[in-house]
Amino acid sequence: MIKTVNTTPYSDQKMGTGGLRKKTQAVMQPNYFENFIQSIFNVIDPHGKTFVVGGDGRYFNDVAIQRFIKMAAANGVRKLIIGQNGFMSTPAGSNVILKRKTDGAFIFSASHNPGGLNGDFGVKYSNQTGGQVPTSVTDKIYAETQSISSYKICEAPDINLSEIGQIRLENTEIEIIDPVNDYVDMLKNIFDFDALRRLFASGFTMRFDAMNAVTGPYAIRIFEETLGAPKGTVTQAVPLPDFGGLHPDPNLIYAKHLVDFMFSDKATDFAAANDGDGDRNMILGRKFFVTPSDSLAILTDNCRYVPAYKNGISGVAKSAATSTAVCRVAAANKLPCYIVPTGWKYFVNLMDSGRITLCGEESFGTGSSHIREKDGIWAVLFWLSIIAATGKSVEEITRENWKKYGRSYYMRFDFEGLDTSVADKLMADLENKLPSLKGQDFGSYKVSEAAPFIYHDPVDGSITQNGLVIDFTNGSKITFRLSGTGSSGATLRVYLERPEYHDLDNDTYDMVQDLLKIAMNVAEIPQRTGKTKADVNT
Ligand code: VG1
Ligand code: CO
Repeated sequence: MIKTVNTTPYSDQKMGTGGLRKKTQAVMQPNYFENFIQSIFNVIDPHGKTFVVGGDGRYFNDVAIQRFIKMAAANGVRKLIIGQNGFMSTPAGSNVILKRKTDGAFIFSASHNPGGLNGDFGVKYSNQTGGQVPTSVTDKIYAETQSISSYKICEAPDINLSEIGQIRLENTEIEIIDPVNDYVDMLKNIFDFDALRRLFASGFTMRFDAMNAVTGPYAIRIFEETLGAPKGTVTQAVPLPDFGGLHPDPNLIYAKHLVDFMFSDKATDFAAANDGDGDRNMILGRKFFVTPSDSLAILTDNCRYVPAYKNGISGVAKSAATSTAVCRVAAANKLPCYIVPTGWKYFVNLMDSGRITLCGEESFGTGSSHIREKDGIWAVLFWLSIIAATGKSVEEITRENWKKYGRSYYMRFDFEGLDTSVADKLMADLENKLPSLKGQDFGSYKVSEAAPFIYHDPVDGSITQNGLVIDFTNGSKITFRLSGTGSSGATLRVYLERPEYHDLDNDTYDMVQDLLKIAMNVAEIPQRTGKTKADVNT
């Protein structure tokens, strides 16, 4: 039943910030998916290994999983643990790896990118750490994709994934599990579910928007069935292959419907949304939005309200582009604060070595060492725990944090759909220009430092360069990066931060205007890209 199929390489199978991400129709080309999976197998030797498998339910998920199962069986995999109907969120997958001590996971998702035939598809590959593999491994896989000449696959009928239980294909054991159970058990060990039940019993109202993506079933089980929130608390709860046309990225632009609801008179006490694969979160209060950078700082400062962290945490980390809010909380609490490149995989070594407990990114990702991925529902439960313990609103909790530590006005501007060569040249020229910026004045802003961000991993010694940073003497900061999760063209991200210690009640957009002008000017964005304003700002 095992056959070897001859194939030829595709030139573009390089993994980015979070796995391989391509247009769905590109992945549907003959042998495209198979080439990529076989390349991973050739690098890691899957013989006798056990993997977790699932996806966020997007278009092509069903086909991809069947092909993957047949390839795994043909390549001597010992066991596959698969989420029922092929569903598994990214954080739930990481949890199963750690809990069952498997050799890794394959999650079929393009995360926050739109799905459907005209959307994106993706593959996230994690190893036994529970986290996505480091660049040293993705480089080897990419090299393999460039010379692949055949793949192995079983000729067999499709496996029925709808029933929980055990089956077998060739010598491969297949266990189909409820993808929600293990995840809920894990969260019960972190949070005080009784306290959260009392919060909902007291009449506290919430809306959780699953954006028609993978977290719907998780959120219903946790918030409605376990914690007693009323039916209807979870909206857009059924995972759809095209996410119902939504762009499942929980931010002010793509979850505008939720933001509008929370700024209306019908608003609930609290609201949250997750992304396609359940690792991102957006937190809203009544007529109030919490930036992800602030959220990380607030969780850190209030960690004593969560049983798993009540005896203290070892340290925190943020990506370079994330605001320094968490660093101020860390400094005041004498905790180390590590600064890493963009992408969750850079947190893994810090967690494995016990250096950090909490970490996060400006892109709506927050998490802790309970797993090795960011975790959307975990972040929501953390916020609810703080609210339950303090009796304060989201806005009060956030304002208190600003008062105590200062406020970082923060906003990210994305210039999308750029020609790759234009974007690359912009970054290269800007990098060359950085030394000349040092000491320059831009109105009241004076450059104190201008350099590429270079990370020396304290655990494995690897060095990564990611993004260009301009620091100002008043603590403000501009970071430039090219996105590594797009499926076509290039996206330039410009991250702006302005810390203030007294002026706490202004509009973020107004407060970062000067920095935006400086960024547009030094990087020559209008001249080079033809864009006078960003496509998206969050
Ligand atoms: C983006 C975010 C980054 C995040 C990554 C994966 O990457 O900026 O912070 O880790 O997506 O998130 P980039 O390279 O496009 O800036 V997910 O939820 O898509 O796995
Ligand atoms: Co995601």
